[in-house]
Amino acid sequence: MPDDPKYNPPKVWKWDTELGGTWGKINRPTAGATHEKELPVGKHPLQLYSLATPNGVKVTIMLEELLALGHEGAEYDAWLIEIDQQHQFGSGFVELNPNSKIPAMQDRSTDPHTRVFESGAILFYLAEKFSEFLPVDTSERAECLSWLFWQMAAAPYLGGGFGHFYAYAPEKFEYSINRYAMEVKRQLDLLDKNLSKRRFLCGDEYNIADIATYPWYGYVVLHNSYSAAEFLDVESYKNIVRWARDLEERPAVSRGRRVNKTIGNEKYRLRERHDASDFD
Ligand SMILES: N[C@@H](CCC(=O)N[C@@H](CS)C(=O)NCC(=O)O)C(=O)O
Repeated sequence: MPDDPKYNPPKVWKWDTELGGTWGKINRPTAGATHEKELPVGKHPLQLYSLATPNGVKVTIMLEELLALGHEGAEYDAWLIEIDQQHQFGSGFVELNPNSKIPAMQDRSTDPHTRVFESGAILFYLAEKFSEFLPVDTSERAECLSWLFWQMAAAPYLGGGFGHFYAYAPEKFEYSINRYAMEVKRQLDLLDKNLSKRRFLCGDEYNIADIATYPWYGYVVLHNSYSAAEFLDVESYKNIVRWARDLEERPAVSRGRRVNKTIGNEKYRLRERHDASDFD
């Protein structure tokens, strides 16, 4: 564990210390599988390998929204990948996502089968495949993709930056917490200002930009992510609170949030989802 306050980086960095903190043990400086492990495959066209973190929940909300619209081709098996057990480094998972992060999806209705990784790419793939939640008009589509890409680029500041140093790091480092709190507050202000003029991120229509953004910024304002609600004064972002509450009224959002959930209220946990009746 790093413990020298006058740390001087060596000429060449070497992996000879354990990082410590909540997630330090799973990080390595190399990519690729660490063990052989095939992935299970269910009966549905779409196979999802995930966990109910914000990035995972984006995809299960999207799939539940598509099913709610009657798209049978969006039927899916959601298998649990426990990242604290290092399932993301199994050979089968790495074949689907060489980056070893959840979520990863395989579409077995195509020949050959299609793999998709990165939650934003999965949302976009599903939106194109089913022609839903993605505007057709070129300018409106550009606005949607702008906010989607914004979310994908912004979330690492919130989770990997602010959340990591405020909640998970082995010590509280003032510089790191200040740096990331500043950026996260700027992002929250940006979203709040956008939502002061629009019902959803891009206007009157709910789309994949909302689906991507809600489990990160919606959770921060409504569900005290990283126990930081008071620290970030989230209640002051009234438009984000209104938007996030609005989304939580959607039955597909409630269902999507439960899939691959292993923590929190037991009543709402659904470790794996293989059928619509699993929610009953
Ligand atoms: N940009 C990726 C990020 C995915 C990601 O960071 N997933 C985390 C959980 S939210 C993970 O699998 N972490 C495991 C690890 O770092 O080994 C996406 O949006 O899909």
